[in-house]
Amino acid sequence: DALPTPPQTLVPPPPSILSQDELKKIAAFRAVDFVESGMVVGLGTGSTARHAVDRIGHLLRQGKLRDVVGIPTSRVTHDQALSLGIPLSDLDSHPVVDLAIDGADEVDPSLNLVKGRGGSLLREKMVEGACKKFVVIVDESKLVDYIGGSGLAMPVEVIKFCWKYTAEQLRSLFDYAGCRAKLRMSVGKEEEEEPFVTDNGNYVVDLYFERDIGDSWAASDAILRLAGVVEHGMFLGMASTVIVAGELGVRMINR
Ligand code: ABF
Repeated sequence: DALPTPPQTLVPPPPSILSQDELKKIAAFRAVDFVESGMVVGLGTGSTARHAVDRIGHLLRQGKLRDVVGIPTSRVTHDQALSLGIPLSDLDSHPVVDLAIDGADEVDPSLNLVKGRGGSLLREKMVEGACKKFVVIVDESKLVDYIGGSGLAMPVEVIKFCWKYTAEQLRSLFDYAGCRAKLRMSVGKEEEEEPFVTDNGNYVVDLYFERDIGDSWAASDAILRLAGVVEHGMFLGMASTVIVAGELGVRMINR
């Protein structure tokens, strides 16, 4: 008997079932499983962290969580949490944070992060630096081989005073990696582009690299030595756990 003819056309992969936002939500909900009653919790910023804050608010309303105090990492998150009835505080009153949950723009294989494309990097770094456990929530698109590897911005918060000078100093630090430095802009009330101003009244210079910057710890030190720099978006050695949601399920990577 003749063998059946193999199909001539390849079967296309099934269409993606979950949207990127649904993946973000899955990662966020999984992270909220770490929240226990009585905890002081750092509340992140961005579209992924937003789902976690919603979930915490929901569990508090349902009485499944009690006495949680939130430490917001931006004005936007502050307003969201307030509208959900989450009791809020700050690092002055609660200098030790039990757990923080936040998104990221890039995660490298050592769990070093780039954050701050949402513009809240300084407060995020303060709150997440004060926490005992930092849970990062991302969809698979955020995984990179090295810091800066997505080709997207690595943000640096700078003071407004002579920002062009600081931007040029930043660019020349990473000349070897084909760096470009660009002041972040946003659309203002008059529909005109104007510099983006952080919650702390500073500007953001976005760095773009053509090549790997190499040792990110050395890069971090070099950036922080510039007087006009307030903080940068590399979060090195800070993540305890990264929850990655992808088409094939949720992975939890521990440091
Ligand atoms: C914040 O939100 C940031 O540090 C990061 O820039 C961003 C991630 O955004 P999203 O979750 O919307 O992708 O956590």
